[in-house]
Formats: sequence, C-alpha cells, structure tokens
Amino acid sequence: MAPVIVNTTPFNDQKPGTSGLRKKVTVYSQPHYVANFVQSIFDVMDGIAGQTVVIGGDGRFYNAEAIQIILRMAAGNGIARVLVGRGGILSTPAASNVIRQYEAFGGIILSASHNPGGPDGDFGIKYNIGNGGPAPEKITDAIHRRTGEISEYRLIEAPDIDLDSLGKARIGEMVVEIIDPVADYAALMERLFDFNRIRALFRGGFRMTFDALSAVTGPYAHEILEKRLGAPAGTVLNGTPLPDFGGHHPDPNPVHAHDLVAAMTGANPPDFGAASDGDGDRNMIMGPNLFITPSDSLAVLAANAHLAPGYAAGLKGVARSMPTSRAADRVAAKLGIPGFETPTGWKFFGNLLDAGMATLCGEESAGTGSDHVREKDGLWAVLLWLNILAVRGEPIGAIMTGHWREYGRDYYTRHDYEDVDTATADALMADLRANLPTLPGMAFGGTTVDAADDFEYRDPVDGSVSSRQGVRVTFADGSRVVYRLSGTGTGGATLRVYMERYEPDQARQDQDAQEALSGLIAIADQVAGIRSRSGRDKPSVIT
Ligand code: G16
Repeated sequence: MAPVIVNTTPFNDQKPGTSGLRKKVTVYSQPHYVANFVQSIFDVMDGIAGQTVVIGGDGRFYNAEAIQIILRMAAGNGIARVLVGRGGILSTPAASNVIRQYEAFGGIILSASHNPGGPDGDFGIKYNIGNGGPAPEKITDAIHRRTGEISEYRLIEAPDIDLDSLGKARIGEMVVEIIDPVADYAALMERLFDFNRIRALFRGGFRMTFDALSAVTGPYAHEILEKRLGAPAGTVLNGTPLPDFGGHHPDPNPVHAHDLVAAMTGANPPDFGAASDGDGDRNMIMGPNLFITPSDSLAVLAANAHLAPGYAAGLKGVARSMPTSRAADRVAAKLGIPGFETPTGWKFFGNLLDAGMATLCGEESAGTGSDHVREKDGLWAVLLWLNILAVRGEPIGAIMTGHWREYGRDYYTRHDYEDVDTATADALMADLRANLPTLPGMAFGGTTVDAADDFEYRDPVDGSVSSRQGVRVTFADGSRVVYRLSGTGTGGATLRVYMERYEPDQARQDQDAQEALSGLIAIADQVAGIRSRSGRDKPSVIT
C-alpha cells in the first residue's frame, strides 16, 4: 500500500527540552503538530525503516489520539513492526525495558512526566534509542533542525487500531503488536530483588502506602506490590490511570503528593510510604513522619544495594546530576568506586551505563535508577528500598539516621520559582553568569565565595561537551548554591535554586533542613537578587 504524502510547513517551537518535546495539549492538538515532529524523528533516525519500534505513554489526555497518528505514520515510513502497550500504556522505565528486551530500534514515549494532564494540561513526545534510553543531545538537536525544514510527512490511511486488545493487527505491511505493559517489567523486577524476603516482610505486618497519583504506575504497583509481594489490598492509592490524573499534579513531592503525605504523618502512620509520577520514572520516599530527599535516598541505596540479589556483586560506579547533593559521592569514596557528576537530564547517564562505568544513577528531581534499563525508574527505587528494609530489619528512620552518623549529613533543599516571566529569568541568569569572575572572594552572611562557575560536562565516554548547565557557587565552608532554569516547563520560566551544606557533627544532624539551611537560603537570594527581580517573596515549591 503506497503512503500518502501530506504537505506541511514547519512549526518554530519544536525544540526538545531536558526530556523530549513538552507542550500544552492545545499546542499538540493543532493539525500537523504531532505529525511534523514524528516525521522529523523518522527522517533523522537513519535505518529505522524495516525495524521494530516501541510506542507507549502514560495514558494522559491525548495519548490514544497521538498513538493512532504515530501508528499510521510509522506504517507510512516503512517500519516493519510496532510494539504498543495495551491501552497505549507503558511507563517510561517499562518502555525502556521493552526496547532492550525485544532489541527494538528505538521507541516513542508519550508523556509530559510530572507535568499536569487533561485538556488544558501538558503533553509530550520523546524518542528513545536502541539502548532504551533518551536520545542524546546530538540526536535531539538534529530532530530540532529537521523540524525547521520539514515540508511533508508520510502515512498509510487506515482505521484506528484497537489498542485495548492484546494481539496482532496490521496497517499496510506493518505489524502492530499490542503487548501487556506490565508483564515483562514485573519479571525484570523479580530477577533483581528478593521477592521472598519482601513477601516475608509484608507477612510480618509491615505496612506501606504507595500513591500512584492516578497516573501510569497504578497497574504496575497493583501487580507487583499487592499481587506478587502480598501487600494488603489498599496499599496502592489512586491506582487507576486517568487521562487528567484525577486532577492530581502527578509530581511526587511533599507539595503535590498530599494523599501520601497525609497517610505518612500524624499518629501511627505506615512503616514506609512512596509515590511515583505521571510516567512512572520518578519516586518519592517517606518514612513515618519523615521525608527522605532524593539525594539522601540515592546515597542510602548506593550504600546498601549489595543487599539485593541484582546488585550483590557490588557497584561499578555511582553517578549523580550536578545539582544533586554530594551525599552519594561520600558513599562512592568509601566503597572505592568512581562517582560521576553529569548535567541534569537522564540522557547524560546513558553512556556511563552502556560503558559499564556506573551501576546506580540519581537526581535530586526524584529520579533514581540503575543499569537494568536506561531510564530512571520509580517502582524499582521503591523495591530496592523494600529489599533493603526486609534484609536490615530496621525502621527506615533508623537507617537514615545511621547513614548520617556514618557519612555525615548533606542538608539539602531545592526552591522552585515557577512561572516567572521568561525575560526576567533569562536576565537573572545572564547577570549571574556575567558576575562569575568577580564572585570569588566576595563575602556574604559571614562566609566568602570560594569558587563560581557555569557547569560544563565532558562526557568521559564519547568526549562530547555540554556547556552552560547551571551556575555553581561554592563557599569557604563547603556549602553550595546552584542556579539553573528548568528545561521541562511549558509556561514562563522556572528558576530552580539548589542549596546544600555538609554537617559532619553528629549532634547537629537532626535539624529541619529549611532551618539548617536558612543562612544559605538568604545568601542565595542575595547573590542572585531573586526576590527583588522576580517580585516573589517565596518559592512556589520547596523540596
Ligand atoms: C526530567 C529529566 C530529568 C530531570 C528533570 C528535571 O525528568 O528526565 O533528568 O532531572 O526532568 O529537569 P528540569 O530541572 O530541567 O525541569 P522527568 O521526570 O520530567 O522526565
């Protein structure tokens, strides 16, 4: 069947950000918008014709419509076989696993991750390469260039495919295979973790709450936690994926995961609490009346990963994004393994994982993962925690405190100023950059600036250089402030300010993080003039 050629003209806003192209649904639903971007992917990915491609998303509003468009276009571009998660559902880590397991050429993941969904919410498209991970910058840059030149796209005209029934169908020559989105992923988790020990933990009365935020992890959590591990029914909250996430903001942080926070605070909370985000790649970890920062979580997981069968041989290295606290570096140093510092964006971990240089990776933005896939993985992090809790037999609070006593505590917080006027945010960052040479030696609130730079990363595997990845200001006492603009928002600019201070003194490790960092928070404002320039008297979100 010959493809239909559709004439089109470029959109000038199809530049992928930190993780794919994220836009409002109202932007994506314009005629040709999805098609232009997807054709640009197909045009850039030489050799994709005749291959297998994976397609799935987080079930948000417009997921199914976009999949039908992409299927027709895949057929029009000569792709031989497409694997689609039933109902159009595949969590991001599950999609990464399917790409790897079936040796697909790549995958198209439909998600705007932690951004809100619904008709007025956000949508996103991301291309992952054959290692299962997000396309590196040289590919996303090429896709962006192509979106500026595109004049036509190709499709096979065909009725919609029934996405809800397992099995095979065809569009022209192309085979569409609807697969179970959970089965392969659950089997992978069983190989990595000691399910018998975790089952015994639950049998012993261990109580847990998992908030799926009405997003994609619901079916995965029901199957793995309640069915395979025997956690009581009701352990999973908000476990049915809904196109608008039931009005939830699917970002697992102390502000948006209210049901989890409510369950984990007060008298007699469960022993362990967790949440994941829209597409299942982020995690939030709580103990009774205790929020564990993603940076601390990465450090504890690195120190204890050997307790899980999949990591019993030890770790090759630990990698963290630059704004993530340095707690994981201390663990790597003690284990005698390398610690890597990469720019924000999971794509930067791919080469280290492929080269066998790192086993565990993590980001302050609630992302943790390992070399089992090439995406961060929310449920994986929850299961590794459960495995550690089952083996150590101690409460999570004791494990966290014990970790600080052994390694020292990196007090850490991130302050987000959302929806700031873009010109104001750009000017703030430009001025910070311009001031970098004069900052060292300057005194602020009783300390002085030791070093200031704009983070540049040279990939140790392929030598590629990524510049302007965030302004770092380090002080004489070792504390640090990082400023950068988010690359995942869709409205105005989001200024992220990351602050951390190391506390080796055991007697001073049990303060509230905001209190412990209050001096540094004031300095961060002074250095950049955030409040006076943005007109905001406080951040929108504190994590
Ligand atoms: C994405 C990326 C992460 C990044 C996060 C925040 O996560 O995959 O690597 O840390 O965005 O990025 P930014 O600070 O630029 O907003 P997700 O979960 O949204 O895919």
